[in-house]
Amino acid sequence: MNPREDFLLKAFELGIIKFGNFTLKSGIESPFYVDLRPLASSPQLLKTLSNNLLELVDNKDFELICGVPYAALPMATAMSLTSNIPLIIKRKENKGYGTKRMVEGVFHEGQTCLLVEDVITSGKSLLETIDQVEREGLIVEDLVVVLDREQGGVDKLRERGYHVQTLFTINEVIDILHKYHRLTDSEKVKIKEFLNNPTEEVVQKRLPLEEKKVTHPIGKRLVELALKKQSNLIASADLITSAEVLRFANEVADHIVALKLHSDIIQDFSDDLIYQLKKLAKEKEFLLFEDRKFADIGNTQEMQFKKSIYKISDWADLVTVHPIGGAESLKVFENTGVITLAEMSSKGALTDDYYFSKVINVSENEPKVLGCVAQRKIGDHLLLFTPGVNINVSGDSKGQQYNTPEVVFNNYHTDFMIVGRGLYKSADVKTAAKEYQTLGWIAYLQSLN
Ligand code: 5BU
Repeated sequence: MNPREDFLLKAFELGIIKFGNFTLKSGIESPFYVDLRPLASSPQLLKTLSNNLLELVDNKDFELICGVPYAALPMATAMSLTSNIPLIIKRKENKGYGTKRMVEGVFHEGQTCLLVEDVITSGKSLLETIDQVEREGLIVEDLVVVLDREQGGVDKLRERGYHVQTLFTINEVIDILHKYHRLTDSEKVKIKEFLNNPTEEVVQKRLPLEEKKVTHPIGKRLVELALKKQSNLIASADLITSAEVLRFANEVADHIVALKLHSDIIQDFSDDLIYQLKKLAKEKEFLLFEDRKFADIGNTQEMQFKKSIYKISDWADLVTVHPIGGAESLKVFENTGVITLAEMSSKGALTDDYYFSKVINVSENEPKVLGCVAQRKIGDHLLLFTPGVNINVSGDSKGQQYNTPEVVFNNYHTDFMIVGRGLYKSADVKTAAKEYQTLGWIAYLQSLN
């Protein structure tokens, strides 16, 4: 066994690669999952790895080493300690306050910087990282990467003139694990087949609404309505009197799949308003959606849902919930469809990557949840709802940020867009609703190709 093989088998024992069925963030099913973070749990392996990475570039001088959180951060730190080259850290995200820098550490413009990454796939995210480091005035020419998933990333970076050195390719990893009986023949065949498929294509594609793997009856009903009415528009009736809400509902009714309310802003809220809305919803075929944003323990949420003067449980087909109180707090919503809030549209929202992935995880495992609110792609098992849509303005003075229907359907693969002021502030609400309906549906159809 050579030292590379020895390293790989020990790393495998730490759990850096797992075999089975995994749904990746992009929604595609993969027969393996790679996570190099456990390497930091073995100082010996980390040291070996850092020496191997330094050897890939031992004929070059750099003024800085940059680690990208999280997996590459301990690697870059170890390389910095061995080589005496100072470390800088590229943030995962702007922290939204304080210095607002994307790169932390002591450096100045014009310095050369070696970038360290754990895994390279299509190269897209690595190019974004390089771009952010270069925007700080640093010179990036060389990159070292532990694992190449062989999905075109290395070539893409080389085309742009970067020198990329990788320690292992995924095919090599599979061959070594198979050679030392960590993988059976059939597992190897299955994985190689997966690797030979152009998965990038699959990643980019979105599922048509009718193929979404939604099991909740209200979710199914929503999909059915969307296909029937050729609409993915949810109108947000953020109005403060019953008369205004009813007038608005009547004007948009033909063009929407759901009417969203904030019942606690309606000053004269009454049972009669709900009676009228239910009647209209039945006749014109749309759902009633209460954007309550529950955010408490289950017991309190249950009382807010059933016992408040709004009697939400009596009429809402859909409710929004911040699942901050944990998965069990979602169980109280009976037959109403729950939409969790994974990410908010407003500037500086605290719903970062970490929170987002935790919400998705909770949502995928709780049958009462039929979808999520977010501003990015989610998997095929949940419906995606995206507010912050307006064709005329890019934001308001209170932090709201808008996108066009094209952006939310093409880039985020959203299923339903939520529009408030774009509709109710319009001089001709009915025409505006028709326009949003058409634009949304065209953007959705285009995003299928
Ligand atoms: P607007 O007028 O189109 O900006 O209204 C958007 C509506 O969607 C409004 O009722 C918000 O409360 C709601 N909303 C949002 O804008 N952004 C979010 O992230 C979430 C809800 Br969650």
